[in-house]
Amino acid sequence: MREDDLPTILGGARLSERPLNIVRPTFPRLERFADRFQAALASGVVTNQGPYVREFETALAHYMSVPGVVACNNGQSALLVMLRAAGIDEGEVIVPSYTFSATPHAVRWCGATPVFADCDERTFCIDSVDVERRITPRTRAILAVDVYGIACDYAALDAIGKRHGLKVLYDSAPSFGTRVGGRPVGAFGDAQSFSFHATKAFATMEGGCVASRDEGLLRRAAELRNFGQSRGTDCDEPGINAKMTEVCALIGLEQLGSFGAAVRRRGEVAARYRRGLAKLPGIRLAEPPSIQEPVWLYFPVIIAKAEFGLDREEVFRALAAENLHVRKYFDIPCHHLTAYAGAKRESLPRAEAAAYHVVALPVYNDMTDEEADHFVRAFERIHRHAARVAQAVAKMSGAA
Ligand code: T4K
Repeated sequence: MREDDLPTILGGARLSERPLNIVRPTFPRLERFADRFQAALASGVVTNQGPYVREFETALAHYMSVPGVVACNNGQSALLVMLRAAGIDEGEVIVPSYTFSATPHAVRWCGATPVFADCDERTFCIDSVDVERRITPRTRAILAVDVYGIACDYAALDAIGKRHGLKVLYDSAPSFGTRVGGRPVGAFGDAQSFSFHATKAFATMEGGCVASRDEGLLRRAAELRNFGQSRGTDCDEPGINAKMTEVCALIGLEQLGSFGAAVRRRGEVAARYRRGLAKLPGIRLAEPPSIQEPVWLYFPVIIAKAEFGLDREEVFRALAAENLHVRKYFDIPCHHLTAYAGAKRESLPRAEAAAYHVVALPVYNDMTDEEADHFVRAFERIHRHAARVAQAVAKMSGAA
């Protein structure tokens, strides 16, 4: 056996000298926007829909082929603004359990009750059949999520919304840049909200937006973002401060220029992971429909211990020893969060299988082939030595 085949946890050399974290954000160099930033500082106008935010909104609307967007200070405020702009302030909203906690929290903050649905095994996104089963006379909306940047089944969900007279909203925090049927996401359903957080493929540090084809909804969202002020200081309804700053808009404008190349690179990395990992026993990968080109926020891998030889925790520890830092996104399905204790007795087997067995691999805008191959090689070698790796992890846990 070759020495370099031995996993680090068993004494082999590390695959990666420097740590490869779950996220490696890419930002434009300061020189590229320093003059405009300086102009904003000198003018004193740094927020409240300044000129750069307005320019950024126009560029985003063009990118997503929608009549307008409402830029916000983060993805969560964009989600809240979208829900309220769609009239959600009571009743039930059907959401996936397999998502970041931000999704059901936003529903709760709007005064409605999240009702959790199971996910689809191939895409990890909400299962439209289960959604329809959960509709009651109290249901107001479906709030689906584009998990990992894979778009949910917009056609099926839009059809359900029409059949039952429900709003169909998309928490597309992870999926800015994904294309469905050749169209960039943004114009689907009644509205979509996005996150431009530092961890996202398209990052403005903090940031987000609401996109929609419905100009009335967008007008209402713009007011809600600014405390609800509609005519001068009068307010039709209570809003929040969800305004984006000028510096975030400037970064966003720069990011748009290089984003096409970033999305392509992410697709290549995902394809490389798939080629390398699909052949390993006990490994299940996401299968987005062929009409999609996902932005691949992360690359999810579901591990079945019986065939792979190691469980998620053992894989996580063995990869960390190689300097490869994966994440257990989302390691508690939302219906098991303490905040939603009432929903715990629900059985959502596919969401639970995903949440308790997934590791998310990093996908960077500038990831090299070599970096992606480190993850593939690590999976190969820990699988080959699975029994001893499991013993080593058990020993470490005992010692801790
Ligand atoms: N809806 C959905 C479906 C979402 O997933 C999210 C957010 C939202 C709504 C709300 O959008 P935002 O309001 O956040 O815009 C992260 C992100 O904070 C969050 O944006 C994201 N989803 C969630 C899934 O993940 P954490 O708690 O995992 O972040 P943290 O601090 O552990 O960082 C992750 C990695 O990123 C670390 O390795 C460090 C690195 N990192 C982090 C930051 C903050 C950087 O390299 N630079 C940074 O500035 O939540």
